Amino acid sequence: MVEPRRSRRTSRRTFLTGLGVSVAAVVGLTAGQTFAPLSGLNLFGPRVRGFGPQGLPVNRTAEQAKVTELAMDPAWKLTMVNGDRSSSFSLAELRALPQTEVVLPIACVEGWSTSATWRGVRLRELLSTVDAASDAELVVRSLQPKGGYRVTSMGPEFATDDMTLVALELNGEPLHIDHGFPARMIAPARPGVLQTKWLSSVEVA
Ligand SMILES: Nc1nc2c(c(=O)[nH]1)N[C@H]1C(S)=C(S)[C@@H](COP(=O)(O)O)O[C@H]1N2
Ligand SMILES: [Mo]
Repeated sequence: MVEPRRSRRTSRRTFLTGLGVSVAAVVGLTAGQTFAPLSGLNLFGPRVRGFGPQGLPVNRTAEQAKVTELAMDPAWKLTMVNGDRSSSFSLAELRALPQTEVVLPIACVEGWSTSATWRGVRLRELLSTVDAASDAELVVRSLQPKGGYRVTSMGPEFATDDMTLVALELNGEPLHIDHGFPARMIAPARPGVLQTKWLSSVEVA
């Protein structure tokens, strides 16, 4: 009876050692994605399927977009605008609204598409707080101070879709900052480039 127990302990220790090595390897790869000086060594890249926080690749991190401070600001609000009507929602206020869960991919032109579970507030519900018309064209703005993709337009075919969300969660967790914390747009059949991260406002054009 002593023998089997000892061998079980040995195999458990071997397993844990193996785990330690693979965790270190993952940290090494992630570091290459995060710190600019190492980026030349990053052979795997953030766009390989399954890499990136929360199981989803990242096309541009919060640091690269220079939004970290703005995105982490506890005073952050999402502002909805329709002419002279506007309404603002803190993260707590958005979380207190009815939440919807959808499974939708991010499809990037750079050659990857990964499906994920998103949870958040229907865009149409937020638009109704400023009486936006159902045929309204929208301007979606990010906190991102400069660079591409920070302002996009969105037609009513997306805005009125029940699956179009101001997403607060990804795969069961609050959005990682690199995926757009505190809130991002996610809509069906929309190119990845238009799935705006780090939302700041949604305005009727
Ligand atoms: N504000 C902002 N939103 C953005 C981007 C960006 O650079 N800035 N990149 C877009 C592109 S090209 C893609 S493919 C997706 C990637 O989302 P992910 O990094 O969460 O996977 O975000 C989109 N939203
Ligand atoms: Mo993309």
